[in-house]
Amino acid sequence: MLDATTTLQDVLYPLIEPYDSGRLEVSEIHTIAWEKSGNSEGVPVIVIHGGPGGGGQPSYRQYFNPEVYNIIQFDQRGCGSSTPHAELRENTTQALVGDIEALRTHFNVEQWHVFGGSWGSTLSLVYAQEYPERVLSLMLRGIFMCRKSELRWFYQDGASHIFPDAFEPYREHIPVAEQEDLIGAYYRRLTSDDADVRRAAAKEWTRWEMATSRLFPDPSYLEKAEDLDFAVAFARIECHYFINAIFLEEAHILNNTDRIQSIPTAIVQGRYDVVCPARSAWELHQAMPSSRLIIVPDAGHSMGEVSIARELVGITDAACQ
Ligand code: STX
Repeated sequence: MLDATTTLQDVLYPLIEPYDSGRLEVSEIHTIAWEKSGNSEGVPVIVIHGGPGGGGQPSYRQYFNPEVYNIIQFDQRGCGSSTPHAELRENTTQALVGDIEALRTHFNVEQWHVFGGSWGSTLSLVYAQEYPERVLSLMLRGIFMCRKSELRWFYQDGASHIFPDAFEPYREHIPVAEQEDLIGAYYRRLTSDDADVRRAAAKEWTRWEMATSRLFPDPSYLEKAEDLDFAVAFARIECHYFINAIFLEEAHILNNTDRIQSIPTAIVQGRYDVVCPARSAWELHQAMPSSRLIIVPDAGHSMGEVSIARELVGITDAACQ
């Protein structure tokens, strides 16, 4: 039973250590870091983190029964423990999809469950549409399809109406003359030759996203923006993908749902998600009539919110029974 005193740790599995970890060279430039946890003989699941540029976290494996799942985590190009840090060259959606396939063959996995939230849902969907025969199920949260309307909503004019206080420092970091296009203005700073300019922009960009991720903002979440190694990779990689429209045509995901109609798909979506508003989850669900959509009535965007976490554990438990 979920009541006001239920904590995140009450609904998640205990934190475990990986039983194996390593690195995979995926291009002349990039090497990605991976970790495996849980049951080495279990049902494989690949965990796809957000951002892009957010990196994985140990807590992400707590969403899976460790006796049942072989949990595979990795840091996407340029972030987390992958190297080179914050690198934008050879960093595209197509390259990340290729890396996921490279990990699958590296681990001799025939088929796996694919779990991802936010940008992790975007990449999970694009991967599944490219390699549908490899995907046992899609377990998605906080649907983000990175269309112009979604970017405009969060980074320019939309979420600003709900969090005007948090939006002000994000907007005011940019001179008025450039405020018409905040993503473009941040991109110029995040790719500046001056490391101080890059870091200052990364901090404000990251603070905005961290401040708006939960229905009840958590001050400790904001501290992520103070970790400048995290913030620089997160902000630079996000902005690079958004400036390039994630290297896909507008509405690529909705235009290709025919390729994944037969994959069991569960979608967990916070009603008050202002980073990735519920309309995208609704549109995806409508385009995939056999998908299961769970709208969580008392949550925002973050997988760290108790009611979102409870539903996510519910779908991972259900998928392995
Ligand atoms: N970006 C949303 C996203 O994928 C538009 C995201 N937001 N915060 C995160 O991811 C982390 C929790 C990974 C930092």
